[in-house]
Amino acid sequence: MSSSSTPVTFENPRKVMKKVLSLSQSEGDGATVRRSIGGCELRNVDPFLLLDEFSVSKPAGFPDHPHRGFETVTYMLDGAFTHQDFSGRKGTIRTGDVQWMMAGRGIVHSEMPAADGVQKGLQLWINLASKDKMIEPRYQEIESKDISQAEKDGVAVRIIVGEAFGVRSPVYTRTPTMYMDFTMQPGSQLHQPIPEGWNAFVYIIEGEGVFGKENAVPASAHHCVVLGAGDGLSVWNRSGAPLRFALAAGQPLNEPVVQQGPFVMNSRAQIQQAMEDYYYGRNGFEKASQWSSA
Ligand code: FJE
Ligand code: FE
Repeated sequence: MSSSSTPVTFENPRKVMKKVLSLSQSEGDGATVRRSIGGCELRNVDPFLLLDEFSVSKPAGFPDHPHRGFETVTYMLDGAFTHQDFSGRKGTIRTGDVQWMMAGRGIVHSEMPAADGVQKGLQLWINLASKDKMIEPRYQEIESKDISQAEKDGVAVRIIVGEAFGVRSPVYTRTPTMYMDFTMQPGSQLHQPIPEGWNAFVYIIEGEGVFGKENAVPASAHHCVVLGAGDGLSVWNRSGAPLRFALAAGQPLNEPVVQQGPFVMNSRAQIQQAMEDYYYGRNGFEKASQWSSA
């Protein structure tokens, strides 16, 4: 019943090192986010800088703001968001769609609800290696219908990046990462390999599950679980309802991280440079001064 891609047990299973409940806070203009990675309790899980579960209704949102030095991955859980950037790019992502934005040397954009009611999603920030921080911005947009999916023994997965159940996503990432959305039916179990040496965490979207070892205390919605070293993650859904969670893992960059809001660089001097470039419209921010989304 087991195949080579999904061993029933791991030589060195990853256990839960830390579990943190993400509380709601304000961000942008009247928007509410539950910040797990990037909050004070979990500053950084190299190469991940931030994970926000956002719930936003008009007129709130994330109006015009810059980014430099990392990638943002926006995954819609429910609803629609429109992004517009300073090079005239505009698009809307809907439930199940992904926008992968490599900010590189600079992007100025707005991210706003595109429908009435509460628009929900996850935004993950992935750091770039120092050699990649100043590259040209680029986007990958993946519609829900084009996201690789697989299902096995009561476990369904949507593979944003990486490989699960022998299925691989076509998305390309500069910093090697995996990012997937699992839904486990009651009574199911999962054994997902994760490359040794990568840092990994789980964010529970809905329901509750047992992570890492069979007798662990269950973790429930809005908790972020940071995994220890090892070759894979085991999960059991012993509850009576579906369990949905995001799993993210990535190769650590092991470089200094200096963050000032939406700029993430390797030194104070580079942050100062980023703020000046944004202010004076240089080094990638040339189009910033004459642009506004409104
Ligand atoms: C930001 C101002 C911002 N979490 N989750 C300052 F507007 C933002 C920002 C977001 C964001 C956007 C979406 Cl769609 C979802 C988010 C923060 O855009 F990060 C800073 N520092
Ligand atoms: Fe943004």
